[in-house]
Amino acid sequence: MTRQQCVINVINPNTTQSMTSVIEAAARESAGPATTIIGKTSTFGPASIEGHYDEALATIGVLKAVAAGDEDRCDAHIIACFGDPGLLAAREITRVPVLGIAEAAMRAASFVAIHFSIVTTLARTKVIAEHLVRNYGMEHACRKVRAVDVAVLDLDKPESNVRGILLDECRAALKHDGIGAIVLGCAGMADLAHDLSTELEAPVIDGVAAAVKFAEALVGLGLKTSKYGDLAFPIPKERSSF
Ligand code: 5HY
Repeated sequence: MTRQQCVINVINPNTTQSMTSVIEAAARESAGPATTIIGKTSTFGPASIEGHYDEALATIGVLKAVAAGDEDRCDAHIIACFGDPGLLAAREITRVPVLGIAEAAMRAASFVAIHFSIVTTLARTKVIAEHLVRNYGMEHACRKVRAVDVAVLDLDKPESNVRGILLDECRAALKHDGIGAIVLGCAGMADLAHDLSTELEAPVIDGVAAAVKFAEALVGLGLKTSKYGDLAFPIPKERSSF
């Protein structure tokens, strides 16, 4: 296999297949000609992830999907949920790169703007994004986390008018937050990024697309998750299976 070819395991950590289809389509749109995208829907956990309990449950499904992707000898994994659930645990159990869409989107935003705001779904999930901003050392870059108060599984319902609501919230962010870019805070918004960017004439970043390009870059560089120190394989011991 030449270095630029790669197979990416794109995991939807919630159990909703229709959302995996949105994620997979966005990943394929972003992928280069030598990249194969394999979409996976979690087989364990919540139908949507909208809080800490959902995140905790979803982590089990993520780890199962990463193990399955490794058996399929994929070259990278993407955790396609804005909470990046199980990211470090996933990095411990595999040798290939693992990217979370929140980290990927924030890093992409930091390359094209000094400051950005995040626009996510429910107000109660803002704190999860805020924790990630701190964990990724992006406090200086992220000006605000906003929410449109549309439930994750309502994003694809026409009656939600999520495009219009997102457009208004993004406009308010660009006007009031002192930013240059927007990060979309849900994998279910992946299909809206290009349209919003065009309408707003400002970078609106979807973490699914960003993670695919970063994964391709890491594979192309021959970079794998380090097994020296912090992300070494878990210490062998008795563990109940899941
Ligand atoms: C996500 N929840 O990307 C997050 C978004 C959120 O089921 N997929 C989910 O609102 O936290």
